[in-house]
Amino acid sequence: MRFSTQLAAASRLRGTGAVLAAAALLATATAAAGPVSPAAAEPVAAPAAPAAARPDCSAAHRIEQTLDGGTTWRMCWRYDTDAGLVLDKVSYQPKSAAAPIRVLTSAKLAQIHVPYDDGKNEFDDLTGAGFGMGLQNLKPAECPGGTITPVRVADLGTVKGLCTTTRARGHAYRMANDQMTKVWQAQGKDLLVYTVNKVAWYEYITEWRFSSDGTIAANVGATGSLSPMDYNATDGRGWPIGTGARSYATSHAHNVFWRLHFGLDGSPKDRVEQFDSTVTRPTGNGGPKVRTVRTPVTKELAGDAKTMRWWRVVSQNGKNKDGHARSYEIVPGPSATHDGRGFTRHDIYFTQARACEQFASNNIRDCGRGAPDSVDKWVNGEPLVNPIAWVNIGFHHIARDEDQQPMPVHWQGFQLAPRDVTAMNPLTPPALANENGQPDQPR
Ligand SMILES: [Cu+2]
Repeated sequence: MRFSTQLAAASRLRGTGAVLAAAALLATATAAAGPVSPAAAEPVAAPAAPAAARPDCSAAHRIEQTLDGGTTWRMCWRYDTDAGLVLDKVSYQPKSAAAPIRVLTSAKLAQIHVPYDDGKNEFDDLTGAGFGMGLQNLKPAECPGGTITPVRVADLGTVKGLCTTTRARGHAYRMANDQMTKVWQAQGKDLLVYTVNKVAWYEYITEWRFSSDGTIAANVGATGSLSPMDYNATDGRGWPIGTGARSYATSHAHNVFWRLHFGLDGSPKDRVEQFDSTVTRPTGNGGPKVRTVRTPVTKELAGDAKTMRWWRVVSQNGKNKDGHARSYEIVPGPSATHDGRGFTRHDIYFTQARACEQFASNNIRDCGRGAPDSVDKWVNGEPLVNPIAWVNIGFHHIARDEDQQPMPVHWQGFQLAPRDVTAMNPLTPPALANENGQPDQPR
């Protein structure tokens, strides 16, 4: 029911272009939009190769980049007409590793939910407003030093839409020796993979960033223009952005969801853990104490962010050379949690993987008659054996004069930080390679 209401709202507000996009979207909603290979003439049933020899994906869909310190990232990309850019089989190989270490089975956006503060308009930009069909052509200037790859989009055609490039990130580390006679330092570099999708007047940059130290960052940047239809906020729910006290742009939220299917060391059957630390005031002559508790998340969870609370996904079968289980920590960026809908209310969800559960809200995949269509309702006590992590990062956008024109990019996102994936800093210079564990005490 909500779906049709929102489509009506989309068409009313976003003009005929949106109607067409929405119609095209409906038409393709049930046809699974699999990888669209540029080599479409390839026979469908290629001779089966042994699993070990089979490449992860065709060369046109492969991304491989070696960065500073000898770290190599590998992945496959594809394009989904609803979710946009999808990255599969993401692996990380620091110089010290003999083989690539699988991190993610699949990662993508799972919704951009945009409710306006006056309650009159509410959009699901991915599955209700044509995000995927709004893929933009990129000029070389907006992919500096990189490669722009053509993307075949079903019912749209080929768009020069995928940028892969590298970018300096500054210090990877710095350390002076005890005698202050030597400084070890390194300058890091990131692999960037991004697309731009236009939804009505907004343009969203979907950016993935892979660092030489094993960190992944996912961010969405919103730019373009404020909606010219939403200047009716004389009810105190907006901000005047033209001369004087006219032209009140209506405040709204961008609740961005990502869907992460981990696959640490090649297995999707990862464990999830929640950590909480509580601080107590000092007693007597002692200092304040902190107690940290680790709670295994064995059942589906709707998690709420809290100070000193964090989650990690742990490999069931992979250990680093120190004998510690490999894991990735989910590190959220700043977020304004929107209390308005069940699915926006929580900051992270862990659900047992189900193929039909693809979008955090307004899920247009077929989960059966009467099945709920949002992530909050999929959390119903199932044991968590093959977890999907849904990350929700909200931004409450109260417009400002600077938003015209064009609107400066505002970013929201999170990082995935390696924890014990390698036994040491993957960028450790050879001279320090023996400094693992408690150092010798000064005499
Ligand atoms: Cu906005």
